[in-house]
Amino acid sequence: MNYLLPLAGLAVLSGCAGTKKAEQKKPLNIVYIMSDDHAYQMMSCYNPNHIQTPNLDRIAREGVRFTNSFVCNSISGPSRAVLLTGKHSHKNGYTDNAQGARFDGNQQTVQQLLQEGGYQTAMIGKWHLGSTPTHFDYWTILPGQGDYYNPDFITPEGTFRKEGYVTNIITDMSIDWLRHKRDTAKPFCLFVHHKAIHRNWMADTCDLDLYEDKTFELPANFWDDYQGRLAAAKQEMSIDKDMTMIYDLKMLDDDIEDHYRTIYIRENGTQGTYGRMNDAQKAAWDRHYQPIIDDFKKANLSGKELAEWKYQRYMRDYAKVVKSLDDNVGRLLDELEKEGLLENTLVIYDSDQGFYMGEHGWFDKRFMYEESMRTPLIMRLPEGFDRRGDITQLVQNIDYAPTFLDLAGLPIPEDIQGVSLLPLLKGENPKDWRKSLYYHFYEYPAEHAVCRHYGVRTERYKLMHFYNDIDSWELYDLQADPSEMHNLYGQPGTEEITNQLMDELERLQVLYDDPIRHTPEGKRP
Ligand code: SGN
Ligand code: CA
Repeated sequence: MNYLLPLAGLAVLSGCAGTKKAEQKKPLNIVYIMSDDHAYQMMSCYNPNHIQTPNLDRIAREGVRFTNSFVCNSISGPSRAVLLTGKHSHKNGYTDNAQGARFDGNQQTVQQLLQEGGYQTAMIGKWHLGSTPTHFDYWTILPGQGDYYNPDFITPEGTFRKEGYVTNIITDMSIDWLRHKRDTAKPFCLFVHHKAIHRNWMADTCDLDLYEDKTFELPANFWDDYQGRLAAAKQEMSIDKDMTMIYDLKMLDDDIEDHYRTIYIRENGTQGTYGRMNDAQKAAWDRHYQPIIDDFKKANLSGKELAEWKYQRYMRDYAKVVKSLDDNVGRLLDELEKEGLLENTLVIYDSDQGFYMGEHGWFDKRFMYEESMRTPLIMRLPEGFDRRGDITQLVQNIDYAPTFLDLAGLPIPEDIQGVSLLPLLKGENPKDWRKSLYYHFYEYPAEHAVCRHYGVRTERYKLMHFYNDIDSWELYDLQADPSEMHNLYGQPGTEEITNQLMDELERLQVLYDDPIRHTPEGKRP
C-alpha cells in the first residue's frame, strides 16, 4: 500500500499558480458529519423562520448549500449503507432496519477503498448497521439507536458506558481522535455520526430552558385529511394520534397513560431513556418538566387544542436538541481551524434523511414525499475549490462515496451507482447531469405503517407506486403543489406526463438493476 501515490486532491489543484506548489502537495481530508433525522426546516440556512443554527450556517456560508439533495430510502440503516457503498439499497443488501438486519461489511465500501488508497478511516457515533464496522482504523459506535444520556459505546476492545450527553461525547471523541489518535502523516476520512436529533428528542440539561417562549408556526397542511392518498391515510406517525405523552412529550405522571412508558423510565429490566440518567441529570430534567406537566394537567386539553399543544412541545424539544448539535458542530470546526486543517479538509454536514416537522400532521420520515426524501446537505470546501452559494442540481446519497474517492484522487469502481459531486464543487455545470432520481422504501409492515413504495422524482414531477398490500399510484406537480396535497394520478390531462414518468421510472429500475420492478401492463393511462 502506498498512501502517497494517489496524492489526494492533486488532480483538482494541479492547475494552480506555481507559488502554491508546496500547498498543492497537501492531500485533502474528509470530515463527514451526519446527524439523525435533521429536517432542513430546522436549519436557518434552509429556513430562517423556526430556529437559528449559526455554526451549520457557517459551513454553508464558507462553502456551498445543496438545494436539491435527496436520499434513496428514507430510513437510518439503509441510508448509512448507501453512504458506505454508493449503491442503492437493493444492491448493498441493506433494505430496512428490520430486527436482526446486518450490513455485509465484506462487500466493497468507500472506507475500504480509501484505506487501500492510503487514507486513515475513523467512524465515531451512530452506526446502526447490525454488523461490526469493517475497514476503519478506529471505530467507536453506539449500540443500535444509542442513548442520549450516559450512552454505551462499542469499541474493538469492548463496550463501555460514558457519563454525559451523547452529542458532546461524540464530538469530544472526534476531537480526541484528531488530536491524539490519528497518524498525522496520512490523510484521513473521519465519519462523525450523531444520534441527535432522533426520537425521543432529549435535550442536554443546559439547553432545557431554550425556546420555551417561542410559538412555532403550524404548517398549513397540519390538518391534512389525506384525500386521494391511500398510503398517507394509513400511516401511524401523526402528532395528533401517534405521538406519545410520556416517551415523546415527557409528561411523566401517574395519571397519564402511555404504552411507551417503560422505554422512558426504568422498568421491567430496561433502563429507559430517562431512567438511565444520574441524579443530577434527573433533577435538572424534573425541574424543567414538572411545571409543564402541572400546567398541562390543569389545562385539560382535548381535540385540536391538544394536538396543537403536542406540536409546540415537539418543536421545542427538537429545537433544543438541534441547538446542542449546532454548538458541537461549531466546536469541531473550531478544532479543525485551530489545527490548521480547515484549508485542506472537505467538511460535509447532512442527515440520514429528512423529517416531518408537523407537515401533513406528522413526525418521522420514510415517505418519498419532499420533507423526508430531501436531506440537508452543506459543505465547507478546501482551498482550491472556489464554488460558493447554492448548488441546485439533483444529488442523492449514492453520490457521497464516489465524491470521497474522487477527492482522494482514487478511481471510482464501475459498480458504484452514484456520481462524483466534485465537478459541481469546482463550479462546473455538467451538461449531462442527471434529470431524475430513483427512490425505494421497503420497511413494511413495521412501526409507523408506511407502505412499501418506489418512484421517480424529476425537477418538477414525482410519480410514486405504493405496493405490497396496496396498489396505489400518486403523481404530483411539485411546481403547482409543493406540499403534495393533490394526487393527480389518473386525472384527465395528465396522461402524457404520466407516460413519460412511467418510462423514466422503468429506465431507472433497469439502470439501477432493481429486481422489484414496475410492470407497466394495464397501468398506463
Ligand atoms: C425507532 C423509533 C421510530 C423511528 C425508527 C427509525 N421508535 O424505532 O420512531 O422511526 O427508530 O428511525 S422509538 O420508540 O424507538 O423511538 S431511524 O432514524 O433510526 O431510521
Ligand atoms: Ca434517521
